[in-house]
Amino acid sequence: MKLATRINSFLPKYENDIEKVFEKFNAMGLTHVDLNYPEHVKDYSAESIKQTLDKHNLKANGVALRFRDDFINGELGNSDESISNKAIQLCKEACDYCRDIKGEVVTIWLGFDGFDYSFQIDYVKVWKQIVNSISEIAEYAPDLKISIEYKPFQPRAYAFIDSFGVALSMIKEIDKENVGITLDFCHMLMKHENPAYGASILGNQGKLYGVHLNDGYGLNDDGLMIGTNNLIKTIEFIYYSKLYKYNQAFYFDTFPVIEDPIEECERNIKMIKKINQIIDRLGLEYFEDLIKQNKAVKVSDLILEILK
Ligand SMILES: [Mn+2]
Repeated sequence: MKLATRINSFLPKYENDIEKVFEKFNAMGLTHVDLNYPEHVKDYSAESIKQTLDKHNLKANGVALRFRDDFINGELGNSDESISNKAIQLCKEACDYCRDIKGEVVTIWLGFDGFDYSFQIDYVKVWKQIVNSISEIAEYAPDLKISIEYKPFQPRAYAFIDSFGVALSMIKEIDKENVGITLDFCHMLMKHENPAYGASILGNQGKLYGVHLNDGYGLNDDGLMIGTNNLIKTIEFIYYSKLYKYNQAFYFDTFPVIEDPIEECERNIKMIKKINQIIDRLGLEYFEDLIKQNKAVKVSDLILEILK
């Protein structure tokens, strides 16, 4: 399994020294790194990051766009053309950086494309603008996976790409070989979606480009340790990732604040390995057979089997 975690919780613990963080990642058993662009790398050339990754036996999974400052009223869908063009430019730079560090996935989360009020935005115009922008980025970097990560709300009251259905509909309209979706477990809970549903549909279509694991209670992006609240949902989510041979990193998108980030990450690693073992112990055929039966009571049997 390719494993990565959120860097932000580690940086303050290591005087914001990214090399020390990488060293610890490797020691803990992580294999991959996802870097926020430009946030994490503004002081480092791609070459130096690649060298530091190599030195600590890590690989880049990819980069994730982080839009700040200028973009608070929208990124690719901003009504000010100079700002939306700047957002496209930033995505293209992120692609170049990703390629240079030998990453494979550029994750685009449009945190500010959305609205807070009725009559605030022109939905059709924004929709078309985002579709055209992502198409342009995908054509710019045909060798990379361009992945849309969606979230229902926060920081905007309503995000533009807010759900599995909207994200799926949008990638269908974009219709590019290299455009897919990143599923974030907590984001899906916030929308009352079942994460495995998305992983199944996207996995089947070869469009599952990213898996962000965490846990929560649905009302917020809680970023809790994986498997601590919705264990069976997490097992089902990972089952479909395995079934469809998801081949990018599993990224722990968790936010330890009170907890020590190292202890917290160690638990995430142990948990995903245990879940992986359980799925292997029962076998993919066991699950296929269970689903074929379409019997609710058999789900209770499965949980008892897991608790054995
Ligand atoms: Mn995420």
